Amino acid sequence: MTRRQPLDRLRRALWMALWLVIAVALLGAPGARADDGYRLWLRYDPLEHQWRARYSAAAAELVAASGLSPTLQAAQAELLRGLTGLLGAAPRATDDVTQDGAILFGTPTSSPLVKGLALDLRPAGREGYLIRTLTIHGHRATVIAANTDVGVLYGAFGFLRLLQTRAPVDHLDIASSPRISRRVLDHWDNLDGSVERGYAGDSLWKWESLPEYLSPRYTDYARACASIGINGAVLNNVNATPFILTPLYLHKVAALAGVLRPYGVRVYLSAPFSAPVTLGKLKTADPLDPHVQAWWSAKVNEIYREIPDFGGFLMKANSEGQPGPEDYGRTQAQGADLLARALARHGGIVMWRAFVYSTGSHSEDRARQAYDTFKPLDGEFADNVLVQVKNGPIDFQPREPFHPLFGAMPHTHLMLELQVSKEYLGQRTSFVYLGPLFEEALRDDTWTRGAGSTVARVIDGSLYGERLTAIAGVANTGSSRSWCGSIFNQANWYAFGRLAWDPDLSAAEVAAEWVKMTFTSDRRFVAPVVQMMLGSREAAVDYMTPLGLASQMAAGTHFGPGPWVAPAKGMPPDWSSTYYSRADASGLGFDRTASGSNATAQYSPRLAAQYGNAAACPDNLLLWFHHLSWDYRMRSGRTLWDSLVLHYGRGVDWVRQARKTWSKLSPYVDSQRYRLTADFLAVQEKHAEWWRNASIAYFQSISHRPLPAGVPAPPDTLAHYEAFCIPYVEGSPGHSPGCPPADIPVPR
Ligand code: BDP
Repeated sequence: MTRRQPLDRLRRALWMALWLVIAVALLGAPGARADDGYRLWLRYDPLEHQWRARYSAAAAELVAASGLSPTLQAAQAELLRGLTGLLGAAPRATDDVTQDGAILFGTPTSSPLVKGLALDLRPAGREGYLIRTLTIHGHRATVIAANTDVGVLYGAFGFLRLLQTRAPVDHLDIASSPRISRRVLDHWDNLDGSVERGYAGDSLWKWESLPEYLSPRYTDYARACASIGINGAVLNNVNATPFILTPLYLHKVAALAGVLRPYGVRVYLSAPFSAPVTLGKLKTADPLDPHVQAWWSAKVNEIYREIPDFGGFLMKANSEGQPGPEDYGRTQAQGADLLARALARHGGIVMWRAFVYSTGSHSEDRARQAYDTFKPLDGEFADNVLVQVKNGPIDFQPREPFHPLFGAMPHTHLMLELQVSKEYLGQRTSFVYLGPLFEEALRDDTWTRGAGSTVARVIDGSLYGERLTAIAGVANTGSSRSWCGSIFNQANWYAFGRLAWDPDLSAAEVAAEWVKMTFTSDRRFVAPVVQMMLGSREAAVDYMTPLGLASQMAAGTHFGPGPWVAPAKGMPPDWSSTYYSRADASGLGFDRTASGSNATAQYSPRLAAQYGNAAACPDNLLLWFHHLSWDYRMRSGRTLWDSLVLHYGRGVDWVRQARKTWSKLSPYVDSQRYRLTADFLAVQEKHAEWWRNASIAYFQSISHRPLPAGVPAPPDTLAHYEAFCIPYVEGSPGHSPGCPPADIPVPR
């Protein structure tokens, strides 16, 4: 025995310990790793062994022509990155098909090989793609081909998605193209870095360091958008400031546009209607004034000099204090056409919002106003104008009927506006998957041209034969590392993009795709999580605004319950909750039938009859359209009051169950994403209980009915709930008006 032996043993032991640490880090349970969610659904972690083996045979080499455009370079980079990550090895880069398992991508213009295949690319359209398994030079190859470079990019992401979701790729024959041509995210980002109704940190855009500093996040944002087919971004808030149109900011916008361009994402801007006055120093912004027209025309020319593919303007006019054409006695169409004329020669468009309602002391039902303003203008909007209509007639509520304008303007391009950011659905923390809400909004049938006249067919142009089609989602992105403030909020961004591409996809398939890409394809995880996602929106409806109630949220912040919020002095009555619930001794709900505001008449006769008759009206819209006695007998045989109370409880129970389900899933998730979701579900449980208790306490003070047997009474008094409020909420300017800085109690 020499003296060196103990030293050797020690060295060997240290090496083994080191290897053990490395092995645990590499192979250990996912729960041991941390992940902040930054990579979204584009994670590209190594697939399970059997899938790697299977796919590697189909991804041996990546064939690229020379001289690729920036967009094709992006496609190539994504394929390389994705394949290397998923399969654990980079495919060989070649310029010809030399072996089985080649991946060839390009357009007939960019690639002689693709051209030589003489594929029928018509099904790909302008932005779509084909993915086909073919034999080239005697070798099996996967071809990703399109008419345009951006189509190839979408195809690259489509191919990677097949791998990420563990789909077979041996005999591919896919043709995919978007049904809606403009698929746009509306960022409600202010130039000071805050985000209106944003629950994921500050704005993504760092205006002060633009144009010199181009954060890598801008590229990752563009990749994420392209991966789901989003091809436009309105960079700034609809409540716009004129600064965005100054040379200083346009220069910054141009720099951002330069980053987004290779990914097919066009830039749009929100502009204030009064810009000719505030910025141009004119005396008026009257759309019929020739100086005003000249000002917009010059401004638009200036924008196109900076950003040659500028998409156009989004405009919020005569809404919530914003200036607009009505200030000058002109119509919404005259206002829109003013901008449309300036943009037309450059190919730009106007997205003119229908979210117009009077904020004066008016008596007209708020739900009727947009229809009454816009319907008479059908046919008067220029060809490059889209009227952007929110999914429901009020404002992104947990549930609303579809907006009646979708059935009422056959001679106008209508686009749908959805809110991805969950302003009224629990904001950052609540686990609420919006796929079912989007699906419902798209599939609602307007009946204007018989059965199947769905909102999707109105906005994709197939019902009225329109060429200019669009859909917008109010973005939920911010500077939070997870982009969306929570992991599950990412699913809403994903679902918006996927349904904008193909409105016929179901919320369930989109959820399953997302879960597999974002977490794992293990069925023991996918099945319960998809189920949770699909139930989550209805649960939120249950504990917040069941049976067609709407706008019962705390004033200002819209986070917690505020059913007692009554019209305040100097505030429009429809900024209160009691305006919508109409709760009184006689019952609950807003009478929108012929005996009330007659908003039902804005729907097709068939729907007007159905909605107008309480016995035929769907339960989930009952109190939207009817004021009913507390003792009204529901289809279930229960009274309205009992039903209402049970819905609140059902919502809370769902959250409790979701927490239990999630608690069993830690073996399949890394610790960081597991913990975040578990903690947020705990927040949501409190939130749901708060909603349930406060709502029951309030409505019981009016109904004076006992709670159904077995239902626990709210633990606190109504006065307590009224006093408890959260003064500040991320994304809401100032403090909640209903929240005096007296002693705020702690809820039980
Ligand atoms: C409401 C938001 C408000 C927006 C407005 C809009 O509370 O912050 O400015 O919609 O869409 O939902 O313009």
